[in-house]
Amino acid sequence: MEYYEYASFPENFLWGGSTSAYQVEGAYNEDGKGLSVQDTKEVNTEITDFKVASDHYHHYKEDIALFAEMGFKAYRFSIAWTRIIPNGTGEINEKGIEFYSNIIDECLKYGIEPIVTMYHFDLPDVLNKLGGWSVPETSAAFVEYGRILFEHLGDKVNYWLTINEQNMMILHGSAIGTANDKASNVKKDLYQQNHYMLVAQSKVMKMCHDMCPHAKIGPAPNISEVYPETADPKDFIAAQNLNAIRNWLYLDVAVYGRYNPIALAYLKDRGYAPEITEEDLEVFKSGKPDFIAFNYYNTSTAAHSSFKDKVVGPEDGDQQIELGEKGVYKAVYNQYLERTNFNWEIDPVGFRATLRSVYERYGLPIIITENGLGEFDELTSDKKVHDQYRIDYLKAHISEMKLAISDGVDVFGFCPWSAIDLISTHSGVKKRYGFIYVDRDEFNLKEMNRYKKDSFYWYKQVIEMNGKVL
Ligand code: BGP
Repeated sequence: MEYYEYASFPENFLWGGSTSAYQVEGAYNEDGKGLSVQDTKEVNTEITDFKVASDHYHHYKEDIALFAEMGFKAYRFSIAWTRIIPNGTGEINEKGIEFYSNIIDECLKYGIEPIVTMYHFDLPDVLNKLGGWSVPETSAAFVEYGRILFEHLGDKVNYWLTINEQNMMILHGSAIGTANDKASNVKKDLYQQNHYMLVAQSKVMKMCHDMCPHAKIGPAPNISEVYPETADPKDFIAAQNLNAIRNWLYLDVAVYGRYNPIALAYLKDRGYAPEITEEDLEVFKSGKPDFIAFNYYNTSTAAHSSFKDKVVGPEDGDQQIELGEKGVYKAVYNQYLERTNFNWEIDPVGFRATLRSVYERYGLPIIITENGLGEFDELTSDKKVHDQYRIDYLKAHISEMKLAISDGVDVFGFCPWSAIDLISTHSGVKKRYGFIYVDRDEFNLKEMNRYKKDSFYWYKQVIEMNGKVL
């Protein structure tokens, strides 16, 4: 839609940036931290593991000072469960509490709002060995972990995020390292994990409201609107299928307290449906989010699929789009979209579409907790990084977010990925996202000096002008 007059970003819009603990902190076994599944998972030997990362654990003051210089109004980071409770349950590690308390104080010193993710892919390894999310004990352990966070840090935090990209942990669990590949029926097991996470999430949201009435809390899935490949009505049904299974399944439980009917029909038919008790349904009703946070990188495109299909993904076998499923949808590349050097589709207009869909469907305020471009950056001999491609990417996405605001969508913050360079989940150091360059290579840690990229100066201006000039 075009308008005669366009809206501006609201006053107090939370411009910021994002990181996650295991990708940025390093110090994987320091000061009493226990191991998480990210510390113990096997990594491809051509890329670095997460043990040192960007060494934010030792550089956090310098890093947050740089965020403040950029003008950040918010910093979205995650807490490593294993720093707080090294074994997942039981003893609390005071040093871990102290570390996050310091991070929060450092943010508050500069007027930066801390936006805290409770769990970002790094399940305590001890809990994983005891069955991970496949057993209800982990769900209970997460609730107890939440209680400890609210008790020790709750007075200083106004925005909590429960679980990062729960939907990606279910749909791509093996790649992320959170699937139980030994289960007799891996997919059924994943949807049982999903259910336990949803129950834990609702309990934690209720607890947050009870213990920290000043705070707001919400989920943080990865959401992407799904397009039908053509106007063939069968492709439209395929797009609805993927929307239900990829996106709405997760948010419908959080917001409406019930499973999405299309997703549930699919789960039952395939024998993947979790056990859902009456008590669980009560829990879902009692703990609701105040807002929706979501990560957006791109949209998905789906075509009709029948049980007879042999291939349901792209012929080149590339897996940078959804995986496809016989009788549900075929995953296809969108011919209208360009791709990054890592083969991720780029779709700023789809960002507007996704914001509209989420807001129309749930009517809750939205904050974007990830969006950004992973690229091969080059540090020049005079210590500059000319990342105009990142500026172009973010400019296009912010422009579309502004249009979504004109469409009536209530967006209250934008925290792109990533505030500073960190280790990519799948591609090591070489795939960089930050506004700040961290000088290390895949295996040579160097001095870890920080350098401001061109995008740093550009984003600083965007924030200064509250998005009026991009
Ligand atoms: C999201 C995760 C982040 C981050 C990002 C980029 O799914 O929440 O942790 O990794 O994707 O992905 P990648 O690092 O694979 O490029």
